[in-house]
Amino acid sequence: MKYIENYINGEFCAPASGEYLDNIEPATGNVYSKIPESDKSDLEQAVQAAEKAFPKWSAMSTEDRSRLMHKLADAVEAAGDQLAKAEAIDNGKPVAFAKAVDSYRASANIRFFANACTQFSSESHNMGETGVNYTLRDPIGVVGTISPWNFPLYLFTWKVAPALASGNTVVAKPSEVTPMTAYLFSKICHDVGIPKGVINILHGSGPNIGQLLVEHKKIKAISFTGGTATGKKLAATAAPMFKKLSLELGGKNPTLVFADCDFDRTVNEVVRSAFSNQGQICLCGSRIYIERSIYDKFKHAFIEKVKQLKIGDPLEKATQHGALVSKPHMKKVLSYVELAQQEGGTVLTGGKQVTLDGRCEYGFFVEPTVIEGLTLNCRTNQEEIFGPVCTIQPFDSDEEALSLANGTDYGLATSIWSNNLTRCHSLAKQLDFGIVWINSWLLRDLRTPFGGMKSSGVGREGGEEAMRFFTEPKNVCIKY
Ligand code: TXE
Repeated sequence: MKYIENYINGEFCAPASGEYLDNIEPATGNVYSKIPESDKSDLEQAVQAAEKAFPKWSAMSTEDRSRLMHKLADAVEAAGDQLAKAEAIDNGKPVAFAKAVDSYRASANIRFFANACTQFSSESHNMGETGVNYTLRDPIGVVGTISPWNFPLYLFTWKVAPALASGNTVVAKPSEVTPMTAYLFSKICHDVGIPKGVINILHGSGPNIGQLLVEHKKIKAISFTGGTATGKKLAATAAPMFKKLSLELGGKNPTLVFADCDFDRTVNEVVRSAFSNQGQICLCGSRIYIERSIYDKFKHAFIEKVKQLKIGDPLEKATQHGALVSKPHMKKVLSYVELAQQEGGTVLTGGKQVTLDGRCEYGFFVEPTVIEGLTLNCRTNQEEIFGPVCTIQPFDSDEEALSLANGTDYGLATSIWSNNLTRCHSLAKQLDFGIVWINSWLLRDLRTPFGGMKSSGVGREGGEEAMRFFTEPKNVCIKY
């Protein structure tokens, strides 16, 4: 049995409590490692280490900091195969997907912010003959990051990299559901010589160590990705303490397919947008609206493609659809399929747990599921399922498509499939989402603002937005 360790002040350590949680492999249902259940005293040590490391790390020239972060990116890239396999075991996602998406993005995130810190600048405001203002953007101090299980290392580094690049020291908490790659990452940080205390990684459950991290008064900012309900709790704790808070929460994303789309390409991409990572991406398009004139044709082509997705052992290269992350999550997803039927929906394909032969016999596999016949206001179309379940529905006009798309509490991402550019731009302007993809999905440029509106979150990540989040602006005003 492998025991994962915390990483505090450059050292690997057991939790002070001596308590561990089980870490389960979703494809088999077996406990395969143990996770520290960290507590207050681990946190205190981590915060002290981060505080001690802050003056030197924040004073380091951006060139030196950038060089060290490039070294870290290189090492993460070199470990790409090992990290992808670890992610596939820990999360249940197909290993080929983990290599192309998770591993790739983990090193890309670090490299991106290693470059960003050398380009980051601040404003000056000229007052003519009276004087001038300039803005200093200094690192905040010790910051906290809390990341989820769907892209464990990808989203972990998406937060940690800008925090470090802008000169902060970090206490990071990965999801207790998928802790392995953050642990491997701590070893890489150690090997490449990230100074001790600059990054500290604490493992453990959200309501315990996660909550303590948010409550700690020396942690000045929290960057969080996770469920909307958890985000609410975090905000309730952090707001009275006036902490900086970035919340990237759930989504219930609409996909708008128009009759003039590039049909074959759209079918393929809509399948990808609904079912990548077993539908466990906050950006997945789970409400698919199709213009009525092509509804039947699209529906049949779409279902054909969905049925072809190869469900299998995440460790097999040919697998396209792996296991869901945990048994409780699988149960939640299946309960929504049941609910959809109670609400009047018809399951066109999928809807059931899959039992595989061999080592994956007890894994948490669910068929890619397509449901028809529901209206906007039912729970299935309003609540985030976060699994391989989507609904399809026809629409008759651009206005109707728009009102269906905007008709939930969420506002993270949407995609429009049409060759009518005027329509695309007009809809993009009116859609209440942080991200609008046109004839594409999950096409990412790391410089762009990333995040959602409404119940999908507060603040934006990525590029300049992240560098600004992790720094405190100070206006200096000079009178001539
Ligand atoms: O997420 P949680 P869960 C959605 C998705 C999913 C639901 C619940 O709908 O079904 O959220 O998933 C930590 N104080 N998303 O329960 O609990 C936790 O340890 C501080 C969307 O796994 O929000 C983990 O590190 N931290 C999402 C992180 O928060 C707390 C990705 C996220 O876990 C805490 C994942 C607390 N009180 C789930 N409670 C996305 N937006 O991509 C938990 N945590």
